[in-house]
Amino acid sequence: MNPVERSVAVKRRATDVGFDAVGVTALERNAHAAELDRWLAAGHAATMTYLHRQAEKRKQPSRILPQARVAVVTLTNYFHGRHLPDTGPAGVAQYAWSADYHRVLHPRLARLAAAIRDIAPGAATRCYADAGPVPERELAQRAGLGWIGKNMMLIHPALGSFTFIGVVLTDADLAPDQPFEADRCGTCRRCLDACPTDAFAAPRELDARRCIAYLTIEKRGDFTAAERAMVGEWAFGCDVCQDVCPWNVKFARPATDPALAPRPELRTPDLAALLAADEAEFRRRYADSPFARPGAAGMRRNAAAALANHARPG
Ligand code: B12
Ligand code: SF4
Ligand code: SF4
Repeated sequence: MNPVERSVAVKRRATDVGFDAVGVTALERNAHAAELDRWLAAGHAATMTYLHRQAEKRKQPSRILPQARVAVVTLTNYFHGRHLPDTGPAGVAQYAWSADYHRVLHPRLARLAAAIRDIAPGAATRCYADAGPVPERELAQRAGLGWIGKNMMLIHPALGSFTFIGVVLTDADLAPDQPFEADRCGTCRRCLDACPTDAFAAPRELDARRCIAYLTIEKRGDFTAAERAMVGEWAFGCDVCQDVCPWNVKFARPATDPALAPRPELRTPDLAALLAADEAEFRRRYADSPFARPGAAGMRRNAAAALANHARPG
């Protein structure tokens, strides 16, 4: 097989494994390394210090796995229907309505990596989804899977942005795809205007310190009074800048993947019960879910803030 035939074969196997879209890109220097530097220097990473530590690898992805030549980049649709504003004080971002996606993606990426080794015997492979120093949205754009919206999301023209990105780095000789060069946001700025906390300093420049997803998932310790007010009725993550995006409104279709089926206790958790749950009870209910990241203490903090904001008149 030549590199083009190998790429076609790998993509066919990715579809068989269950990925909704797949592309290949060479591991060249990140064309937006300067944007990453500026973002970090402005303090937009908040307390996520690992992003500073990983910056050199994100800027030059060939340093992640030195022999690797290409990234095989996958998208998995997790859209479950638009968030309804009247669901009460238990706003949970859609990506967290089902089992922890890392647990779903990793076995699939491992199967894709095995397929790559079948097609290119002796190839080295390493899989990443979310964790690790991989500039996933940048690689997805370069692999032709979509553009980076003003909300910083990778938007696939037929799937929208409610997708997980998964990556296999490999030294297999695979032909790369054309990057997705168009910017289909045009003059739209709905995401920037709809963000409840005004977290965008500019298009494609999110200040995590003001982002509800950061505050409810990544921030450790208590909220300040200002942060408590900012999170509103979101108990975990936030979808506003995706819900309003016309590309999701028009094109996102509900995922039929049984592994990502929504679970009621994640979609609309009982916040009063969460507040009362001790560590053991929390682990019993949520150990395999995205709520495990902030943990029992973080979710109690989130639940208390969401309930208080819900009860506040006006
Ligand atoms: C840190 C992080 C966060 C932080 C910071 C978010 C941010 N905007 O950077 C917080 C906690 C706030 C967060 C929130 C969310 N996250 Co997050 N997050 C990450 C993580 C681990 C690193 C992202 C990062 O490096 N940020 C720093 C910025 C500067 O880098 P970047 O986002 O990669 O942006 C690059 C491009 O935008 C490019 N660029 C800049 N300007 C331009 C201009 C053009 C024209 C182009 C082409 C490129 C370009 O340069 C940047 C640097 O390389 C990635 C996983 C990963 N390993 O990449 C997941 C990831 C980005 N998150 C994801 C998700 C799902 C979310 C949430 C939707 C979860 C939720 N519902 O609550 C929100 C969305 C918030 C938002 N609008 O971005 C998905 C996104 C999937 C997708 N389709 O885009 C990822 C890829 C995880 C995954 N494997 O699926 N996240
Ligand atoms: S996830 Fe929510 S808070 Fe964060 S930028 Fe998007 S709309 Fe704003
Ligand atoms: S809401 Fe508009 S500006 Fe924002 S990402 Fe979607 S198309 Fe782009």
